Amino acid sequence: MSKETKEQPAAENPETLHKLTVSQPKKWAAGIPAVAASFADILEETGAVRGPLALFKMNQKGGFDCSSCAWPDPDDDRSPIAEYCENGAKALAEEATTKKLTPDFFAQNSVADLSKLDDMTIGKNGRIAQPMYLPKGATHYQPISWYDAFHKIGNKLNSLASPNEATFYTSGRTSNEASFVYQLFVREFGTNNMPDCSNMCHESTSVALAEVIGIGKATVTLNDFYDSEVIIIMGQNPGTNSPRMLTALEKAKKNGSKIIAINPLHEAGLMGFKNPQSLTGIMGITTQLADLYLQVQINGDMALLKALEKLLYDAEQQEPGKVFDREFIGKSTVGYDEFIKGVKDFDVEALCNTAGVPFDQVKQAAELLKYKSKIIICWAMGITQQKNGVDTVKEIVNLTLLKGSVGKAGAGLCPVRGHSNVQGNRTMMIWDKPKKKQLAKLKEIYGFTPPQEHGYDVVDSIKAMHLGKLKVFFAMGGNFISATPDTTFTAEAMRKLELSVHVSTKLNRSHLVHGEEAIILPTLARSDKDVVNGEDQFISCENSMGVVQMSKGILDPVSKELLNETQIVCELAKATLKNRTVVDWGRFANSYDAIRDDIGKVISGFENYNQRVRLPGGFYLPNAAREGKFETETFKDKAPFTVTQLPDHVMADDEYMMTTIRSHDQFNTTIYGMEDRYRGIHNERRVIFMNPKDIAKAGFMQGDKVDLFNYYDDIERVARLFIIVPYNIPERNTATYYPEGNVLVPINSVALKSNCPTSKLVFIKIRKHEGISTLSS
Ligand SMILES: Nc1nc2c(c(=O)[nH]1)N[C@H]1C(S)=C(S)[C@@H](COP(=O)(O)OP(=O)(O)OC[C@H]3O[C@@H](n4cnc5c(=O)[nH]c(N)nc54)[C@H](O)[C@@H]3O)O[C@H]1N2
Ligand SMILES: Nc1nc2c(c(=O)[nH]1)N[C@H]1C(S)=C(S)[C@@H](COP(=O)(O)OP(=O)(O)OC[C@H]3O[C@@H](n4cnc5c(=O)[nH]c(N)nc54)[C@H](O)[C@@H]3O)O[C@H]1N2
Ligand SMILES: [Mo]
Repeated sequence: MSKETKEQPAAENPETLHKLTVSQPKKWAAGIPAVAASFADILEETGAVRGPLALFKMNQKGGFDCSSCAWPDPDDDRSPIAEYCENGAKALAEEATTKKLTPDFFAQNSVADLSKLDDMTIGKNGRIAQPMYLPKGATHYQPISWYDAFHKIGNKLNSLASPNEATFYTSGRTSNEASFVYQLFVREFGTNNMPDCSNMCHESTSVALAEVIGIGKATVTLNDFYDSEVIIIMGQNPGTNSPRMLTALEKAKKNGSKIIAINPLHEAGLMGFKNPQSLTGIMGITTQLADLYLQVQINGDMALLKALEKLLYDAEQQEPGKVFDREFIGKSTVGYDEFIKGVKDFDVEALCNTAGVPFDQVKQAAELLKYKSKIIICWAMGITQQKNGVDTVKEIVNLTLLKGSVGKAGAGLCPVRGHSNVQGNRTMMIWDKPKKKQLAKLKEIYGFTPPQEHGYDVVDSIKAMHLGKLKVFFAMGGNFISATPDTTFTAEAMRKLELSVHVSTKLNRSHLVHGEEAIILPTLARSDKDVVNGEDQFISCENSMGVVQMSKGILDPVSKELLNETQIVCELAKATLKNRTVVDWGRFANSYDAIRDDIGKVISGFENYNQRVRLPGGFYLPNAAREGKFETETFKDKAPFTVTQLPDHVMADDEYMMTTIRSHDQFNTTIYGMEDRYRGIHNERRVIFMNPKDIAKAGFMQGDKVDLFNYYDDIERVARLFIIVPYNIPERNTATYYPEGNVLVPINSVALKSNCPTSKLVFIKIRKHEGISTLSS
């Protein structure tokens, strides 16, 4: 086929519908259906021995770390049978599958044809089993040797006018060891272009917390949950995305803690829990979770926090010293007076109105908090993926500072991370904005001069690709085209590349929307046995609470041709840097211990890494904020109060706010199935959740097929063929699933200061679908 007539592979899921059925949303999460669902998946993908064997080792000391989320394991008593959840089991089924993609598969299916499948079907084809190459102008991937693949990539990198014409993405599963050598290679090559999934995830958290408490990480441990008096959970859906958190919440409740949920949707996993690991749960007894459920408007969180602060301030005026922690404020914070000047003038009624929460409910929340100081605030994407995400995180900190709730037992800040090692990646210097001190350390230990200027993050990489400033895109995991915003724009950007390379476990859409040439390098997954020089190896990861622990895969890899990520980096480094390198890559390729020795020298907190990582349960990284010391750059060991502004949304009469959410049957862009059991959505993903009043007002009906539009920057973005589902969601608020909704997220709509796409608030218009819809299966 000539280049001109070659079909362009599709960047989005096909506009076809399944047979949607809708049932009552659930009021509790987990229990027997969850266990049943996870076993069904595991058996189907892996067979009767392989899957259950692996489940048994998941999250056990000496076993492997579940790749599904970053929620920590208990320090002491781990359940001997099941320290995993339904979604961890599904993640395992997905990667431990025995299906694999042979060269025949690629010979029979063109890239364009594969791109016509939906994400779920693409992924379910199986594990990638050998390196694959798509030559310029070709329609099909073909096998390539590892040697040729490394040299092709190395030669292309060396042909660039500047190292800054390449960008090196990381998704959040890569181990500490692989991350460390990866960033070392990229910096010796000469660029800080290291975008990562964090840029679309908790970047707003990292930016805000680093500025105000001196470290961009959580200040709590799991034990703090058990000691807490109140836990606030904002913009997070733990029942689906960190289900093992429910066990901690259940234990906290038993110890008397109260839970306040803040979310536009009534998520099952915030309302109740039947613990599948306990007898009462198996018998079907539900623990009620949220004591108070504040159904905030999308992005109404800032107004709600301010209303709470004002109510608490008024209470403090009535009973001085009883509500605020004056001693803590005096000793550990700055800027209280100026901050309070603003709070005094807040109009609570107006704030409640903006937040969309009735005054009496906000008042109840304030009452719950009034005399308590052991308060934990948890948050995730509902807070960070907003234009004012950085400020909202700072407002969360303001509230905890007033109450003296940071740096003491039973209290603190708890951003709940997503990918299982996303926090470790950043600790290992996967970052487009490395600190001078970190770079100086690399120079001191290795002797080369790392690039000093900041590199491109995710959004800036996409824009630079679109402008033709980037020629090579290299991805250590992930699914860039489906995870990023503004799908049409991003696809145009990726198609302008000269070379796109993916180190991957499974096939995904990013292999299909490619540069002039494309390469896929297959790698081991977390559960795979990693044998180097005849010895079983282990890697290590850092969880959401700063615990570093080992992870050792146990399953035989599906193909003998897989290399681990570290070996891939080391071989690529040798093929690219050749004689000009000053690093002994062979030493790293053959020994994780050697890498850990070097990490111990370069990164603080990792002294005696090799010894401590072998301790059962691993070790905690130092975290001064957890001890109540705030090592902020500007404020001399104190945490500042921050004066923030309310967001100001002006919507046209026919506009709605849209948030994008995960279903219960996916891990990011990996779609396990079409069920969103807790929300009562079955066999469909192309749905839009709407308030029944809005449906009526706009003249729509339940089940109507609609197209969704966004007009940011005067560009029309369209997502076609979605089915209206009436749902308990505030008026003028809507929700669609990620990644189907991503085409509507404008590339220029980002969080201030963190550049995180605003995936949780996009303004849309909704119109009846024009044309005929196709129905599949
Ligand atoms: N099974 C499974 N586990 C996962 C993942 C997965 O896809 N599947 N992904 C992993 C990753 S990378 C991450 S980052 C985490 C994500 O974990 P979450 O952040 O829990 O994931 P989301 O589905 O994006 O949903 C965020 C929640 O925010 C709510 N929300 C939306 N807008 C707003 C708002 O304006 N204000 C408030 N208060 N709430 C809002 C939504 O209703 C939803 O309940 O999970 C990780 N774990
Ligand atoms: N609209 C919208 N967009 C979003 C979000 C949202 O809430 N709404 N959430 C954002 C967030 S929080 C995140 S973190 C990003 C996620 O963005 P990514 O991290 O880029 O996406 P994933 O879907 O997690 O990546 C899945 C792919 O990773 C590969 N993979 C899996 N395991 C391994 C491994 O061990 N090694 C290697 N090398 N590859 C592996 C597989 O090939 C799989 O297809 O998406 C962001 N995009
Ligand atoms: Mo994430």
